Amino acid sequence: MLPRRRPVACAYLGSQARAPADRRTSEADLSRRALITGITGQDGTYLAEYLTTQGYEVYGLVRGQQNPRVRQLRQSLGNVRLVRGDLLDQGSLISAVERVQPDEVYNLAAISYVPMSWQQAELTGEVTGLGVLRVLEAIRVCSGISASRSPGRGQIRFYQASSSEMFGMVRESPQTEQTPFHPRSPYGVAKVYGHFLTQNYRESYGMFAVSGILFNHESPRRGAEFVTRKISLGVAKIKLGYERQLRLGNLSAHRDWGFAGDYVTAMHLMLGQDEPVDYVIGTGVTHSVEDLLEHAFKVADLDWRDHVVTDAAFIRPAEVDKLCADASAARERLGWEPKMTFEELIGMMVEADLELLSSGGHAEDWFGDAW
Ligand code: GDR
Repeated sequence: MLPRRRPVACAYLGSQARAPADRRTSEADLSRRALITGITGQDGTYLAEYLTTQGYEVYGLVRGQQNPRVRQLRQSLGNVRLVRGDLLDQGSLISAVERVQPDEVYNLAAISYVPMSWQQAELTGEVTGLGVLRVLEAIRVCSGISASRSPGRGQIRFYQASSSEMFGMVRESPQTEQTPFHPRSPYGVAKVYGHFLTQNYRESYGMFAVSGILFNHESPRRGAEFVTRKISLGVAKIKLGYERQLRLGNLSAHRDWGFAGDYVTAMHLMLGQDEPVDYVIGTGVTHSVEDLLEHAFKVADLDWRDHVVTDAAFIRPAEVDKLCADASAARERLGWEPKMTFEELIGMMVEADLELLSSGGHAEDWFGDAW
């Protein structure tokens, strides 16, 4: 391992900033460091907040100089240090890992909106799939690991954000860590690549690299294009008289929806285990989009049948019909359980959007897709 560097005082570790290369000596210097890719997304912000409460120094990887979300991030998470890097650029990732010298790396960055993956299939493969390879390679190179040299103690631990979309056309229900994959979108295929690559680096190089297979997880910070937030915003707009209709795609799809704030704690627990193991994370309760509509509109004393229109433009070329997690392994071995129910989650999202729009805010005031 390279000697630890003391963090520089400014919040941004730009490409010109050189941190002093002396060892960390004070108590504060010895706190654990996490590097998060996808820091500006829903999960990145919740994870950053959670790790900060656990005493971590948190670093977030951000792409480009003009990333508009950086300003929002600075306002809401001022203690997160930012470092430049791009999942498309191997050298930038090596530099970032070298500068930060993290104890843990969480790879949350992806093109994560499934319909986009048909429109930009190649870019999805590059970011969501090959991006995982580049982060793993950066860790491997910076740690001096090779086919003949295994990592020693104190190795960097790696978390990969795998997805229930990998199960796709499900072979069994509910889905466990052993359920075979049958992805239904270029996004799901890219996630399967990242999942197996993470497993391969663990088996090839002895790296502590794990994947969390997370089912849908939502919050008031969810991007407005995902169905839960599209509905909570739609309800708020209709209730406040800004709109009369909400246009959606397939209402019979079923998902296992949980609260993102609960799920980031599972990521941290996975990296704290003695052995690197992959886990399914979900609630074990599944609902249809129609159930979601029923509940969300009821929160605002509305009937969804008066307002929802189905629109072929939102139907996907291939659909994942029904997902439901069996997270018993995570419950038994990690002691992880979701705290928020589906009803509480949807109620919270609708209330948050009513408040946001009543006070003149915009959906974009929080964060969306991030890579
Ligand atoms: P998903 O989430 O594709 O499951 O992936 P999304 O919220 O986009 O869709 C859920 C289901 O709702 C149906 N649907 C619609 N979806 C959207 N976005 N917009 C609509 O108008 C609409 N109408 C119906 C969809 O067809 C689908 O069946 C999410 C993402 O966060 C992934 O990145 C992540 O990996 C998985 O969850 C777990």
